[in-house]
Parts: sequence; structure tokens; C-alpha cells
Amino acid sequence: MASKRPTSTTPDHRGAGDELHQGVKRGERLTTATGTPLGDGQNSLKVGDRGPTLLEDFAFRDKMFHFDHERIPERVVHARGYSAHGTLECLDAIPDLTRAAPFQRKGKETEAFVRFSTVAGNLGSADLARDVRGFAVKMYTDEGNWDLVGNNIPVFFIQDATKFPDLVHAVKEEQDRGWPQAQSAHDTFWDFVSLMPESTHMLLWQMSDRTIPRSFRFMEGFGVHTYRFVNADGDDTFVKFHWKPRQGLQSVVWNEALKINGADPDFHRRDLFAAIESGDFPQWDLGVQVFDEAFADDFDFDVLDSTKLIPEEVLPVRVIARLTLDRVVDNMFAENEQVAFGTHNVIPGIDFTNDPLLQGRNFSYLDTQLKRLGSTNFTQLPVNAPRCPVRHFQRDGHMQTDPQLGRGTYEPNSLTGDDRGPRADVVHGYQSIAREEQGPTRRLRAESFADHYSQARQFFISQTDVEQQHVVSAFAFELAKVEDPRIRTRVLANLRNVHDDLAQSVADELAMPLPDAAEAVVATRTDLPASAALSIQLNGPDSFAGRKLGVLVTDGSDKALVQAVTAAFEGAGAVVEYVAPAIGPVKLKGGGTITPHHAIDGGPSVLFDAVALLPSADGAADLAGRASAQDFVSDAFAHCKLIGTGPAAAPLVAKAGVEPDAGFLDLATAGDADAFVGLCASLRFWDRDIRA
Ligand code: HDE
Repeated sequence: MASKRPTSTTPDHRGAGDELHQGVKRGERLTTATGTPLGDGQNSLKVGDRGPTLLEDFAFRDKMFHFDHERIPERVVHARGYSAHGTLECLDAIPDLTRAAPFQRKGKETEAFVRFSTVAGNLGSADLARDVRGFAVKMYTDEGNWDLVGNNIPVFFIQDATKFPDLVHAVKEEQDRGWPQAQSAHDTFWDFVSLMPESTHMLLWQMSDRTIPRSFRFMEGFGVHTYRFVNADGDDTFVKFHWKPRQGLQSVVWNEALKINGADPDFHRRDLFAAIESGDFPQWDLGVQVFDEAFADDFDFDVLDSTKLIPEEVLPVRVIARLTLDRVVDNMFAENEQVAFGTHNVIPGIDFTNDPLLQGRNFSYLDTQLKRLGSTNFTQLPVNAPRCPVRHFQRDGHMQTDPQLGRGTYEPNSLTGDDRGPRADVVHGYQSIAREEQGPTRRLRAESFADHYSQARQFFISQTDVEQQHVVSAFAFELAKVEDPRIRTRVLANLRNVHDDLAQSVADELAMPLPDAAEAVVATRTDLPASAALSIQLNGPDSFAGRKLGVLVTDGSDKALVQAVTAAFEGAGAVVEYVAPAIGPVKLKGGGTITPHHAIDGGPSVLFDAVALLPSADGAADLAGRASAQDFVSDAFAHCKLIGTGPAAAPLVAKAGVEPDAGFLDLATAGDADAFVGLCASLRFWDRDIRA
């Protein structure tokens, strides 16, 4: 029977869009990977009009071959990340301390690339998981790439790198069921940490609001380990690195985080992208705590122990440079996925200490890149390639892109000529500092690492009342997800060594009896004073700049009021977005329309730092009957947000079951807008804190 189907030569059926490709210019042609221009991008080569596909179809095979190999292994930890480009500018030259190239001259600029990440979840997990955030910075210096691969928390869970695979296995989804994703709230994680008291200090940080940052822009970064600065004379000092956001610190509350994950799982990456694209470039001050052997010997804890920090009140942070992120990535795979960080990437002027965690990391990062990127030549990828000259005799390997000219492939050689044969530079080249090491080889944890609770207690007493309550609630939330009661009891026993109020409050929230304190090798010190630097709330911003106001509008909203609120907040450096019953234009009283950014069902108040309710009377009556609008108000209230109310908002507020308090401000007329901006500088109305 003759087929009625069209043939590939019937122009109308060649495939959508092909008519657009008639007579395309040479440089615009669709080609194979090897450059052959294609005459058809829509149909594979078949026998007859319905027949089998031919193996000879090189164009199909070229395309499918590449597609089949698109994925590379995601990072075993820190899989989900987001990156941006920027510059590090030296504010305070410190050649007396280090010969590191970025710090030799005030005003010196060094290209930088930063990747922020969560740790536990896979690449597709949600941004607001309760998790540590990676804060990895690659600096393309004149003397090679320097990577400061840090976190947003200054301490870590374990003291020895050999425990890292155990920690990661414990926190990742359980192997017999494949869940939970991106969550520490499950048995294996708490089982492990309850048996590893050295993790207690980090657990306090993890259960604090540090692990639910409002944005990457509003969090600190830390190098964690003690490193060394080395100056041109070869003199070395210890150094700890800090990134301090000039935007101030800010986190969300847990109930809000849970809802953001549903409303916008990309909340953090969208925030960074939007800020940079709008020209609101985030900045961090790079600060250092520099100290010598004498300080280290005197200090309460071992400076090689990554479960400890040096309080800023004991050793102030000196700001030496400023990082500005001003360019988003062009291609997530090429940059965000293929960037290869490593603690071993240091430059002259930076050296290591014997921190056992750092020593282990120096091995792991190089090793992992070969697995992920598949070739030793990953340093040639644009995002990883140094910006300074690279000369060596490393040759060949998969995907070699360097033509590597000349005859000599070894060092020393006399055949490539003086101008082409790289030589070690004994004067300016990298020299590891001469360290005296001695002692028997042993598998031993130093006694100076044995105090697991004192700094955990110090962290707890450094939190505001609201923050302490958040820590308690976070422990209770996580432990309530732990099925085995023995694990919960062990955690409570450890917490007794931190602070009895903490242990008792968590036990109360779990409705569990308080066990005896766990045995501690070293008694908890109660003399360490509170450190204000450890609180988020005490280090917030002094304005609403960089934050987002959500304005609820309906047909009939007052134009003058909407405009005044918008102008006041935008004038203060904030972003204003409108939320309306539907996404189509809203007609304002006073003339004109505005186009909302969100329809109410997809624009819950968790996406904003503060809200203004400016509906018309009819609009408020309509919204009062919608669950999403009621949630908009009741969630903003529950999350301690500042709420501006227009003249007609009352019925909606009442229907949301909310009693206005001092965190509300009447926006009766356009003249009230400035007062609302001023109120919002405090970000939240914590007096309302209702165990969100
Ligand atoms: Fe990592 N870590 N880590 N880590 N880490 C990785 O490297 C490792 C540790 C950190 O955005 C891996 O490229 C060991 C501390 C960040 O690409 C891997 C130990 C700190 C990132 C690895 C630690 C970090 C990683 C996985 C214990 C804060 C993401 C993929 C000794 C100071 C970097 C990769 C990015 C990534 C190993 C502990 C920060 C497997 C063995 C402590 C920010 O190599």
C-alpha cells in the first residue's frame, strides 16, 4: 500500500523552523562537532519514509554520542553550588607578613571566582536545606592560583581527615532507602555525631540560624584551618582567614526555610544572580587573625584543631582586602561544575600547618578532580587556568590543549634554549617553610584536642535569647526525625556537657527525660566569656538595602501610596516586587496599571524580607477568602517580618488570624513610606518570636 505519509523532501514537513534556515550565512550554519554543515537538523537518516534509521547517519551519532556523555560525576559533597566572578582588591598591603602577590600593594586587584554551595544534597536539591554552606574562593594571582576553600562556619565536625568519609556517609541519604536528601535530620547522621563528641561545637553552629542563611550575600566565610603567612625573608606567622559580608549577616527562620524550599528551591542562586545582574554587587572584607607561636602556646586550645576558633574579642580580625562579585557565570557547566578547587593550590607567601584536617584535604581535592573531570589537564579549562604564565614539563594526557612546543620535555635540558626552558627560581619560587618535625609515627589524637564542649558552650551563651531558642528548636526538630530513641538520648547526654539549659530545653521539646551527662575527658570550662561576633543578630545590617519588599496589590490599590512605598524602598537600595491576585496588569486607583511580579499563589511572603499590604477594599475582601493570601499575612507574621498595612488591609489581616503589634506600621498616606523603610532597617520584629 502506498504510504500517505509525507517524505522528508516535502518542505512543509521537514520539521518546525527549517524554513527559517534557508540560505543561512556560513558562520550561522548548524554543524556537527567537526564542523560539517548540516542540511537537516530535524530528521535522522532512514530507509524510505518510515524505515529504520541508518548506522551511517553520522550527524545523528555525533549529536547523540555527545548527549549520552553530558553528565560528569557530581561532587560527592558540595554538589549543589552557584558561582560568580569578581575581584579582590588589596586595602592594606602587608608585605611584612606575607609575600603573597595579592597583598603587596594597596589597590592591587586580583581576579577571583567564588563558588557557594550546600554540602549534603545532590545537584538538584533545594537551597534552603539546613546545611553548612561552602564558600570557596579561587584567586588568579600573578604567582599562580590560590584557592581558599572555606565554609560559612569557622569550625568543623571532625579533627582528623580520616573521619571525613564516615561523616559524609552518615549525613548523606541512607543507602538502603535512598533518603533523606539534603538533610541531617535522620538516624545515621545523629548516630554518628552522638558517638563523636568532637562534633559538638560544630553541631551548635549547625543547629543555629547560620545554616539557613537568607542569601549567600549575607553570610560570613572562614578558611577554618590555621594557615601560615610567609614573608620575603622567609619569616612565618600563623593566620586564620575571614570573609565578612559588607551587607551584614542575615538568616531566615526554620519554618520559613521549609516553605521557601517549596516556593523557590533556587532561592539562593536566584538571589545572587539577581543582585549581580541589577548592579548591586555583593562585597566581603577579607580579614585575617595573625598570630605567632607564643600566642598559639598561650591560647586556651590547640590552633591546629579545626573544631576550635579564636574569638575575635581575643584576637581581632584585621581587614586587608575586599572581594566584589560583579559577574554571573555564562555557562553553569563550564564554570560552576568544572571549577576545581583544592586546598593544595597555594602561592608563595601562603603555607600549611599540621592541622590534620588540612593535611588530609590537601590530598583529597586533587584526587577528586581527576575522578570528576576525567583528565589531569583540568587545569587548562578556562575557569581553572592560571592567568599568569605556566611553564612546566608535564606532558600529554587526555584532552591536552597546549601545543607544548620545543624538543626538550625534561628539566634540566639544554635543547630548548634559555628563553624557552623553564628553570626553578630559587629566589622567588615557592619554598616550603623549613619545619622541624620529630617524634614516633603513631595513630594518636593529641591531648590538646580533647576538650569537646567548652567552645560549644561559649557559642551557646553568645547567642541572643531568640537565637538560643532557635538552636533549641533546631535540635528538637532534627532529633524528632530520629527514630531510634537511644540516639536521641546520647545527644542529650552530650548536650548536658554544653549547657544544662540547652539540654533541658531540648529534652522538654522532645518530651523526653534528661539523661546523665556523657562522660567527658575534659570538664567543660564555664569561664569563657560570650563573644558578640558569634551572633548573627548582633551583626545585622543597619539598613534594608539589598533586601526585598513584597507589596500586595489589587485592582483599585491607591496609586500614590504604591508609588510612594516603591520609591522609598528603591531609594534605600531595596528591591520591590508586586504580588497580585493574578499575573495580568493591575488597575490602580488614580490611573494607570502596574504589572505584578508574582500571582499570589506563587508569590508567598517567604520570598520577601518585609511586606506591605496595599489592597483596595474590594481587593482585600476578595483576598480574605483565599488561603494563599491568608498564608501571605500569617506567615509574614509568624516569621517576625515587619508589615506595612494600607488603609483597606484590616479585613485581610483579621481573616489571617493575626493581631497587629509593634511590628506593624500604618501606611495611611504616601507620607508614611519613609517611616516604614526606617522600621525595616531592623529586618525582623524579634519580640514577636513565636517558635517559628
Ligand atoms: Fe571539603 N571536599 N573536605 N571541606 N570542601 C570537597 O572536593 C574534604 C572540609 C569544602 O565549590 C571535595 O571538589 C575532606 C572542610 C568546600 O567545588 C572533596 C575533608 C571545609 C568544597 C573534599 C573536607 C571544606 C569542598 C568534593 C576533611 C571548610 C566545595 C568535591 C579533611 C574549610 C568546593 C571537590 C567547590 C569539596 C574533601 C573538609 C570545604 C571530596 C577530605 C573542613 C567549600 O575533595
